[in-house]
Amino acid sequence: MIMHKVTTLNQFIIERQAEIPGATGEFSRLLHHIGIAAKKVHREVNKAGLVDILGKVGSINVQGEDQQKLDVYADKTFMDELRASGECCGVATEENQDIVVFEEGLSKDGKYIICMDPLDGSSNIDVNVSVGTIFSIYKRISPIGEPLVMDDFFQPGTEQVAAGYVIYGSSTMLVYTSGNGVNGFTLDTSIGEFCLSHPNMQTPESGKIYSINEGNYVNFPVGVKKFIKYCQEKDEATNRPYTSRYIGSLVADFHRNMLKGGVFLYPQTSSHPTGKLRLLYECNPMAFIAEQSGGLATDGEQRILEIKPEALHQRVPLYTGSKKMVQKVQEFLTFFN
Ligand code: AHM
Ligand code: MG
Repeated sequence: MIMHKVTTLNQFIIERQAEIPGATGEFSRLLHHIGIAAKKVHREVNKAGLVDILGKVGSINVQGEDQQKLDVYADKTFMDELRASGECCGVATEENQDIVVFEEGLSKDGKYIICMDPLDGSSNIDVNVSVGTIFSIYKRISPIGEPLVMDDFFQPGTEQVAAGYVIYGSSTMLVYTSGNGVNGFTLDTSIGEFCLSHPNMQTPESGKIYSINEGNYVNFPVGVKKFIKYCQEKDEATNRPYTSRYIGSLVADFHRNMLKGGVFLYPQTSSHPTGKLRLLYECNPMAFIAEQSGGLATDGEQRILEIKPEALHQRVPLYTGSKKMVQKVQEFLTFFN
């Protein structure tokens, strides 16, 4: 029998801690609690198809528990775990209009703040399609002991200490970076642990996949329209035509492209004149992971990570994925500007 050494997320975090300048047990504890919340959300997402058996949203199930919408459940679960970690003093999420400040216990003196989308793509749940959690970790810049300020949350993505996502797919995976490469962990449900399955993830320099909601085609910038036609034209030297793949769940589309090579585009449209995806908890974390895996992420004009946030729920266009493909999109956008 061949025995492989299994490295769990917790072991990995502790082993890596020494490699990250300035990292402490506090940061490890934070990631550990994110892992716990991810497992709880995994459990609920996997029961989603049983809603007719277990009870609908708003009803009370046989255990006497309220059935919640999954995105509300995910938000509360991550919030509770982050508070329990004692290392995080405030959170911005897609579910809350304003920041949530932890003012009690150890948490109020926590060093870190978190921006997160607790359950992205949640409209896909009803049809059994992959959804995800996206998170971004920063050190607070306001002094500990004083009230948090909005500038704690309006740091550019370059200041992220770590970022990651959880994909609730055919398997559940947690992928994260703390600025030293990207590593992926698959949840082994038999032991309830995230196990290192994808060490040092690297995205191919180029690929064959383009991902965009072409239903919005008529409203795209000219450069994007021309790029789509470029993807569809035959050319042996560049291995075209490319293949179109779009799930409509950012984490799933991004994850596939990172593994296989491809580009994801969400430009501005008439219904979303500055783009649909949110800078703080969708674009920045994905951009950090993209760059750490050898890819790129831009808004068409500049690196996503260099944008100075101005609002909590700010939206920006997003072009991310394999380096050469993002550069090609950029060429089209610049030329047809
Ligand atoms: P949400 O935060 O409301 O779930 O929306 C974000 C999702 C992303 O996961 C996905 O990339 C995008 O919306 C898809 O949008 P569209 O349906 O317009 O193509
Ligand atoms: Mg979202």
